[in-house]
Amino acid sequence: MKKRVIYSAIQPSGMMTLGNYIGAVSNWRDIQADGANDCIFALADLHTITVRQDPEKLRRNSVSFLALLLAAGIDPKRSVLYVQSHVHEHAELCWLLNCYTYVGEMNRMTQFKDKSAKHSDNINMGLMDYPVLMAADILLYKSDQVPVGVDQMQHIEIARDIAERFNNIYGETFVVPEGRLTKTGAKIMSLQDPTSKMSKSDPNPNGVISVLDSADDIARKIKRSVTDSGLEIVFDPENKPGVSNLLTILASAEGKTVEEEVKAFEGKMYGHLKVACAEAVVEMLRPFREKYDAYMSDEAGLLAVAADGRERAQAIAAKTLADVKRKIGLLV
Ligand code: ATP
Ligand code: LTN
Repeated sequence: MKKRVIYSAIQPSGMMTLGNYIGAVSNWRDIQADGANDCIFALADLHTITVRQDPEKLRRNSVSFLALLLAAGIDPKRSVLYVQSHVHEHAELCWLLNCYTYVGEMNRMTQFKDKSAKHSDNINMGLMDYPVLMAADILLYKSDQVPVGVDQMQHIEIARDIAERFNNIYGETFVVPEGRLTKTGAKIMSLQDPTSKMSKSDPNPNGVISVLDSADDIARKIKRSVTDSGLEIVFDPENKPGVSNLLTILASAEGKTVEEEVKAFEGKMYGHLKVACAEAVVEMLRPFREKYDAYMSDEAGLLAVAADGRERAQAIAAKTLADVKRKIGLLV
């Protein structure tokens, strides 16, 4: 039986947050454990440069994110793990797909609008083209499913539209991918502003937990997190965004449902929830630091993992690209 192709990527920028881990990376690891899947994971460094980066920092962050993914349990023997910019087929397919994507579609993308507002001094073409490069990433590998957080679902919709459009013109070429969300925690919110996403580029460090934070830092940030008026612990993201976020984090960390957590906290106070949440997150992230340090002490080993991933990824990507070029009528 043909295995399902699972594809996803993360940008090597800033730090890996609790949101990245719960919403995406821990899900990748669980999907990898299921033998029925062929998993491919990338560092989306070409996406990262849509916002200006310091070259030395970007290089260090790329190495660091390889170590973070390994520490999170991504196993290069079971999954392909590679760096997007190592496989030139991504940029090339992106160009081809650009010719099947409308400017109007890109103008409507909420992430583009948000990032344009945030980086108004640098609204570059790459920022606008970001979703097309992401479509190229996904479509090159004939991916069936793309595990991401909720914030990326609009980009997956566009990848589906582009795939369908191309298939309609040239015949069956691309697999039309599906987004795949984790059951709990597809959108973890900032601890300081629970109406906005916990984001690696958040300027307020107290709103964000890094997977490498110390136990003390994690406990402090959760204890100081913004909660809501009232006393009752209920799941109501609209009216009680702070408490609902803590319930979501706790449920994800303990592998339970939000309903189970709500039941367990009946009649208890916000303080109890914060203590339990802090303990559960510390427990979940405990092994991270040690494993990360071990991988980071062997940079050559990390680069060897990326080199092996590059070869395996490119073997697949090159075939798809040649097929696309042929269909379009380019000489191959
Ligand atoms: P930024 O906010 O700076 O653009 P980011 O924190 O969203 O960055 P990405 O590299 O863009 O990080 O995202 C990697 C993966 O993590 C994506 O699948 C994204 O949907 C997921 N993700 C990011 N933040 C969260 C969050 N707060 N909750 C759940 N999933 C998240
Ligand atoms: N844009 C994504 C990262 C990303 C991605 C992808 C995710 C780049 N290419 C392909 C899934 C599939 C983000 O998380 N910001």
